[in-house]
Amino acid sequence: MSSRDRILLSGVRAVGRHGVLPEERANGQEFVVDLELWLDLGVAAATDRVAASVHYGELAEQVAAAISGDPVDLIETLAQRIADVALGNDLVDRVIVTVHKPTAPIAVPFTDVAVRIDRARSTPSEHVVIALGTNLGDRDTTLDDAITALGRLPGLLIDAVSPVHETVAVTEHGPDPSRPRYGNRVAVGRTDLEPRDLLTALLRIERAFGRVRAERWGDRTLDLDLVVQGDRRIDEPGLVLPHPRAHERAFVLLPWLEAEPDAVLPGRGRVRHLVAALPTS
Ligand code: PH2
Ligand code: MG
Ligand code: MG
Repeated sequence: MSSRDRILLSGVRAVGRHGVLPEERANGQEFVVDLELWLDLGVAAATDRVAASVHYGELAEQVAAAISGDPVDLIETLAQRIADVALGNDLVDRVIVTVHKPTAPIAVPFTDVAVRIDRARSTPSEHVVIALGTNLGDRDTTLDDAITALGRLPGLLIDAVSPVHETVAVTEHGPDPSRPRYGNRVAVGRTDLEPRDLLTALLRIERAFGRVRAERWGDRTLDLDLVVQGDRRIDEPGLVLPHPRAHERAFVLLPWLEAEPDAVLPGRGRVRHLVAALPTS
């Protein structure tokens, strides 16, 4: 939620060695930083808990550390470093950073020189569908925990999730009732990650749940498949979009339809129609 509430922190001072000239690197000088953080303060006010806000004392120490950290040539670069520190806190929607360099090496009398940058957290906007499956261990808990892990990925917002569908294991030879049954769910959301980066993040979550890649159609503790991202068509090793078998998989289409009743599979049409066309078993 965007908010007009702000925290203002001004005049944070520390010595840094930023600058283009060798003497600036050698001697250092004072930098002064003003910050304007945009975040919703309603919850903090209602609960009186600092955890619901940004602790200004900790923030000031982080800003001072950014100033005294590795030297850079430009105060623009330093301002970006400080903006990144502020946006590193999930509560902050936007930050305005001013970096002053009042003793800059300027040959004429002057009062101050500063840069001011305005950075907002980008809101993910590209539609994305992720299919979850597990047929080993405590399936419901694994699926709940996996959805929590997805929700924590930077650059991914989850808008809807389906309930668990218990399904018979499908192998390359078709349904195999001798295998442990699967729990399947689908999560629908928005992302600003590139598909390759999102896939890397999904594989990392799979590994965290103990997934080892042995057999292609084998039993698994957790499988996270990218089904569609926007209307992208990708055919690369390890990354095919839309997922090449999604259109014929009841264990993907049925939960997807529950999470997103208007769902469309690019190149295949409405998921509602694909479900109606599935062979009945
Ligand atoms: N995933 C597979 C292979 N077979 N069968 C069901 N029922 N559910 C799955 O998620 C599933 C599968 C490969 O990822
Ligand atoms: Mg799969
Ligand atoms: Mg997979």
